[in-house]
Amino acid sequence: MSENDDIPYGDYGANNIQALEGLEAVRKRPGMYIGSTDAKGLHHLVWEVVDNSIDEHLAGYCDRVDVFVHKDNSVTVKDNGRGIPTGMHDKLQKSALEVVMTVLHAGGKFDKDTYKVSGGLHGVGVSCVNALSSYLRAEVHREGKMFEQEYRQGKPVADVRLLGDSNLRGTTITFIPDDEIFAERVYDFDTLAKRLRELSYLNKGLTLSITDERDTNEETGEFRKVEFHSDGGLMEFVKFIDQSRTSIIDAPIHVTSKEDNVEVEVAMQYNTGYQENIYSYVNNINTREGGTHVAGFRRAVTRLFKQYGEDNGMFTRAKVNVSGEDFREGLTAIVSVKVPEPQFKGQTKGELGNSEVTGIVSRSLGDALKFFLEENPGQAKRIIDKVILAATARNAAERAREMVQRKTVLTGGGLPGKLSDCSSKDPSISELFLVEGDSAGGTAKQGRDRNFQAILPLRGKILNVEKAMEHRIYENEEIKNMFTALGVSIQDKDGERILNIDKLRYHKVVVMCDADVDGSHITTLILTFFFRYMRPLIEQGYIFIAAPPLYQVRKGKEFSYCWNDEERISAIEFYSKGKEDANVKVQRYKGLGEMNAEQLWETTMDPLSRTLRRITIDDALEADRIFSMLMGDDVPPRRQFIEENAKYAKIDV
Ligand code: 0RA
Repeated sequence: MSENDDIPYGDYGANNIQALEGLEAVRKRPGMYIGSTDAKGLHHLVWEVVDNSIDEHLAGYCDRVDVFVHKDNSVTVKDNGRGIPTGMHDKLQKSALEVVMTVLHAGGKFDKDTYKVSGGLHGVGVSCVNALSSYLRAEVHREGKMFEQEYRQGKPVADVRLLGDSNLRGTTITFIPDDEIFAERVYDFDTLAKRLRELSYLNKGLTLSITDERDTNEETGEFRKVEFHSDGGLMEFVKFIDQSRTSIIDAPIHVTSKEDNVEVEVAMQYNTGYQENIYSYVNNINTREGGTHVAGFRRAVTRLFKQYGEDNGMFTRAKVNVSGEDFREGLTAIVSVKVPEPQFKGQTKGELGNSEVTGIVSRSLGDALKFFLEENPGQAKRIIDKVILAATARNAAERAREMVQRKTVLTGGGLPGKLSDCSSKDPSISELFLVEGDSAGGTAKQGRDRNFQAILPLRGKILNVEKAMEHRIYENEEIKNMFTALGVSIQDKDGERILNIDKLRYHKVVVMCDADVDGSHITTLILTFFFRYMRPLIEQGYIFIAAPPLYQVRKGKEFSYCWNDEERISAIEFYSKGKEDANVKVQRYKGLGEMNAEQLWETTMDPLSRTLRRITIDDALEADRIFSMLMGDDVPPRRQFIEENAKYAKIDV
């Protein structure tokens, strides 16, 4: 097949593709290739195909990726890239398309032009998606022609077929996840949309859309659809994350550079809050544990701002000793690097290891900050003033923290008086229920199994942690109680605050609040607190939310509990045997207080019958945004958020 002169194909040839491994291995051990076969793995199939489309964008050939979720949860990913090559592969005597789709690691394009991702789960190839799909169809528009091939469980149904002429370019892949592999086969719109939005910021100029054909708007008859596109890239990403915060600089500081084949892009801004939010990416993949690129970022921030404050005598005048973390209070930043051969380290392979990247990022950002400070003395002063405030507050917090810990020692073991502890001293079976209000606390205390369940009532609304400065957190009675009851402490390690959970007394911490608006507000507050100050507990899966029932449907002595309207309706139907029956009574539980101890035990606390929802941070970024939106000063985005989500009624934090 001859190459079309109009289109720059690079020097790719069908022969570059090498056969490495069969797809049987993928079906036998799917987890090795896509991480897991739960909802996460299911979504990974989409990311694998989208990653290939994005590689086309990175290579300069693609500016649109459209994702469709069909009614049956099959998915189509359509791009306008070069199209998978369709020429004959000499050695294998097959079309390159068939080789790409059926031979593991046959991308063939990863050798030079684009960024390869080793260590992570990305980049395993579209052939993995094919292997794990009961059906897949690839349609390629390339060199003026249109081709297709279909597969079942990764095996071609027939040879590649020429369908006719085409003046388009690109690849369209439709697949049905195999029910022999995936137990969970329902795609989550929010999960897909969130990642596509992120990808639009990370790949400026690329348009990504998602259309959900399962969700039709009743008024317009149209499918639910969102489209993402960013020309400003990370600059806009930072603004998006900080949309409910107030910036203290005019516009985010933004830098892009390239050195030794490593591309660097950083955007950052300071807000009036106190949190440090640094998000980092390597080749579009979130590096949760940071790594050498983040080290380079921190180094530049500390070095340049410290130099500036010292040169202008600002720290001496304020009589404070600043430390690295003071330069990051109220800082929101995104550090994105593109590295040809990334090495990933750490438990979850979420940390970049390439040591050369530290210097590259530090130099690049250093130059940009130097320029910013020289050009913008007014904004520079606002930043340094904030750093000084942070240093002052840190000292106050250190003193307050010492007080909390001293008090712990003084009260001898020092468990809070309000805690009704369990008898077990084995954390792995012990549970702590954080209960809203003293009265519900009393019921829970009566209802619990005291062998392994402890109760800590929390009075009123705990301190709004988004707004409070750190030292005030440690002065708050309810928060102090939580620290001492849990047995965790905060330690200083080289100026970094580390949560010590070695003496954690419970491996299940269950937030139990009323099932009303107030209750959910308090739940969010408590979760915000864990998110900000005890994040390791969430990361290790120790935090849960209790699910008290919403209704009891009763007829005479028989009754059942219902957790939603659907269950209530079918319970009413069941007891009334389909007829009108005045003896069937529905009780709506507005609060935990309306249940007696026995009811609370059997519905909400008994491990045999309760449901607990484990809180995960599958996306720290989204959680953080929701927290600050719900809790921040800025009312309009909060209202808008609540309104937007009312329909889907799912605030997953
Ligand atoms: C192999 C080689 C080339 C591109 C692709 C595969 C490719 C795969 C996918 C999957 C979804 N969309 C895709 N687009 C392209 C390089 C092609 C060339 O050099 O012409």
